[in-house]
Amino acid sequence: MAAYESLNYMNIDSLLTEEELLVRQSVRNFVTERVEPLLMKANREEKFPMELIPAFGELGLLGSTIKGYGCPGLGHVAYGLVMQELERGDSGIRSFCSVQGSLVMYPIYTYGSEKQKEKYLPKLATGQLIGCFGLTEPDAGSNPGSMKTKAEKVPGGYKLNGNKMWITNGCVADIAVVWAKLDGKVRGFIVEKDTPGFTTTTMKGKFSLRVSTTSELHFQDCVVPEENILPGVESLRGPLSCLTQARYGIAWGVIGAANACYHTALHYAKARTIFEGRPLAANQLAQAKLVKMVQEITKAQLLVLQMGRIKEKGTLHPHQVSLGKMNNCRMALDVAREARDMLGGNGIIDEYPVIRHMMNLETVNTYEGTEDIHRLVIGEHVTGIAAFR
Ligand code: TGC
Ligand code: FAD
Repeated sequence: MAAYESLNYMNIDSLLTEEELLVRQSVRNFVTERVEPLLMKANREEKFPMELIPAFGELGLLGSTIKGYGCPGLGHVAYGLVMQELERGDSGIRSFCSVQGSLVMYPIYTYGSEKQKEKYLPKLATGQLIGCFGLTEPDAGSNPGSMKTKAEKVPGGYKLNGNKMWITNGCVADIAVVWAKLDGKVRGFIVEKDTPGFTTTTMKGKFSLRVSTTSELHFQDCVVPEENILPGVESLRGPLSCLTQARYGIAWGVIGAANACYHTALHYAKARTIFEGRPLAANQLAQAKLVKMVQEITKAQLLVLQMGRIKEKGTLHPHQVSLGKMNNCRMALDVAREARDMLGGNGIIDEYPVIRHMMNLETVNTYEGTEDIHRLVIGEHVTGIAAFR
């Protein structure tokens, strides 16, 4: 297979700065040299390659846009390119870095006390500490406002009771950022792994995102100290604002998965001979499939670049992020399914990355707000009428 190149059909690379291109190249090399060789085994064994974590820290992939506390303070386009390159490897690898940066470090940085920031952020940036984000519950997925997990004020702290489900990195995390209702208001709590009353279980049997650890979190009379509540937010806006950061990264990331599938399908179609020794790529139907991929990936690239530039100016709104997340996840899933088809029988074995990406993208289209939820967010924005309920 030819060395990986990302699609640059509209010369979008010319809109990137030297620094952004350098960041992209360094993460691309890392994924080719260090990540890709581990993926087949990790995916078969349903196991995250923990040995990569120190390198994530050294390369500045954890909390990349945060300024200070040992973080590199990258621009938002550079960060998007990081996510894209990681997800070219595997959505589970990108997920690890998204959760750590957008869902654990971002809330501590944005809503935490100075003491919390100093205690946790530098170690989360190096990967010495791993974090997870507990919002979803068995009966509260798309509608986290209906969460049942409760916090109660007790002398010296807060007592948590409830269960969280589908939590990326839950079982391997040193700290969990957990959202619970205190006196009817959603509050964030930092729960350290050995806190009495806090237990986790691994969710097994996933056909998707197998390279990522997914867990349940259980809180039974779990008392967290007073200083572990996030003081800066008292509403569902707290967790939802974290989701906006993560969804931005996903909108970029999935282009990497789509690119990997397109690249594989293109080179496969040129090498594979079909009827009377003609390459598959010489067939008009095959070309139509490849052209559709080029068309959709290119549009997605333009969408995220504009999202990134307006995020850098501070004017990117959550409903715009919903459009990017919804469009690009669907695009990537469609590209992956078409690429899988073009590989014929070879499309279903893990010698090629396509089936792994295709299965992963089913999760990515669902988590961080399902495609329907983003459609409803945009619907509410354009009509002024909320149609969730
Ligand atoms: P609603 O009344 O609309 O809003 C409540 C408060 O939140 C504010 N807000 C947002 N702020 C920032 N970003 C957003 N995207 C926001 N959406 C709403 C809003 O302004 C309000 O603020 P305030 O100050 O007035 O209190 O809330 P709602 O209960 O009607 O819910 C709206 C809805 C359905 C869109 C929301 O619940 C939603 O987004 N649901 C989807 C849930 C979801 O995405 N869960 C993801 C869980 S985490 C995950 O999947 C991690 S995967 C990790 C990996 O990468 O591996
Ligand atoms: P449901 O909300 O039950 O949705 C089922 C179906 O109903 C979907 O098709 C949905 O679009 C549709 N639907 C829902 N509401 C409406 C409506 N109003 N109108 C029309 N249709 C609707 N969560 C975390 O908190 N932290 C994590 O780290 C995390 N990691 C995850 C990792 C994986 C691998 C997965 C699969 C999920 C993860 N999640 C995490 C949870 C994820 O965010 C939820 O699965 C997602 O938000 C959907 O919730 P649900 O699964 O309960 O589906």
